Amino acid sequence: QVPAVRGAGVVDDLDRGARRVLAANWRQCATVPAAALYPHQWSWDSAFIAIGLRHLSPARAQRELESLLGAQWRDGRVPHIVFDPHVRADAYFPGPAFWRSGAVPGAPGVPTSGIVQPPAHALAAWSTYLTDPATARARGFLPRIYPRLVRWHRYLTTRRDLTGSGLMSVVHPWESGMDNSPAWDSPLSRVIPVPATAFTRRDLNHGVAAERPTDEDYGRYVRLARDYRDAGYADSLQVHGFAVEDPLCNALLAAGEHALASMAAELGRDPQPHLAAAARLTAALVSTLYDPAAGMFFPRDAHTSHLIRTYSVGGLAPLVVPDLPVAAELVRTALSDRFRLHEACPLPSYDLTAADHDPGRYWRGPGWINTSWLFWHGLRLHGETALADDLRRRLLDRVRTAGFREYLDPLTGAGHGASDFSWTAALTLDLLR
Ligand code: 9YW
Repeated sequence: QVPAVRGAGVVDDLDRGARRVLAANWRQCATVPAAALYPHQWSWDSAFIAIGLRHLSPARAQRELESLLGAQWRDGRVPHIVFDPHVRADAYFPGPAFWRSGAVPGAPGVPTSGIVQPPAHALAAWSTYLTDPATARARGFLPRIYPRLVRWHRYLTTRRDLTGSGLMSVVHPWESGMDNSPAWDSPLSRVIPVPATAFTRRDLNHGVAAERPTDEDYGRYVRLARDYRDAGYADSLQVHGFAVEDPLCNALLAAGEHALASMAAELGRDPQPHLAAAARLTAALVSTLYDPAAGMFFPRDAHTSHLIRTYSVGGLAPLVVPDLPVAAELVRTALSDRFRLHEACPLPSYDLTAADHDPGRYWRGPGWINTSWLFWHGLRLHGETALADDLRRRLLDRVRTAGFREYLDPLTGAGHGASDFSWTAALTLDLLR
């Protein structure tokens, strides 16, 4: 077997390649996920990008997060897209004319979307700070970012707690970061799609239709976003035709509260409220979304209160939560035939044994570097060093062969989607450290 990282030469090539991608995708104050397909700033992309950028330029990593949090709404929400006003209006759908953030009181001056994405930001901000505290202090990074992160989490834990369970709901598949995951098929089936003639997709100009969500998916995405917009972005089960308590988002919230506790302590404030919030979120995650018989976290449909028993990589994400009481069980599930942690790489986005597993279609099977990075981070957190090192080695091997692709076939390693994808490059840089 060929070792993944054979020598300095190979590491240097990967390192140089990743830096080149991040340089090419940098705009004024943020990094676009992919130059043609995603030409604006995306929320959780920026979190992962900062985690890599901090090794290149700590100041730039800080700016990446500051520019995103700079577009925060008055109610605390951090939009999933911050639009670059210099980019052609028809470069991406749905664009500013669809979301109409300018008409919402409390939205920022720059146009944004009105939905959110998984809250990986506190984790990213604390990692960024730790890489170079001196630069961060000189720039006033923590005093600037911490209060915004606190308001962001408060929005999610209050306005987005739609059931009173103590967990946040995502109210659009795009909010989960895993747009067309099979986990959303059942709650989405209740949503009546707007006809495909009512909108023009732009993603198909840059991606292969067979690898992207279908027109019917898009019709439902448009319906949900339009209803939310037309309700003035108010949050309630009456407004949201789709509402799901998602393990990935809630796990990132819990892990993020631990990061906020560290930031608070560094700023001379009381970390206790954040630790208490982390403990509450962790307890709610385990009691509401964990199925002991399956050894897995499942999303819960907020409208029906039923667990959605599909095995998606989001259900493994709670491994990022410090002190998770069921870490060993989750690792066992990752090693099972459904995810084959020992060989499949990146970690499949969806159950390898499911009849509808599709290794090439977006979040319905392919492996993604960001979710694999989260699992790797969780393995290290829970002392699974050998598994973590092995996953790291194989991830680097895959990227070396396929390039900085958006997603990969988890069994063959074939690259799919956009090339020169920012978070793949950024997280590669982090894995190389
Ligand atoms: C879309 C930017 C985003 C990611 C999401 C991914 C995709 C946007 O791209 O969503 O148009 O489908 O699903 O996780 O943040 O990279």
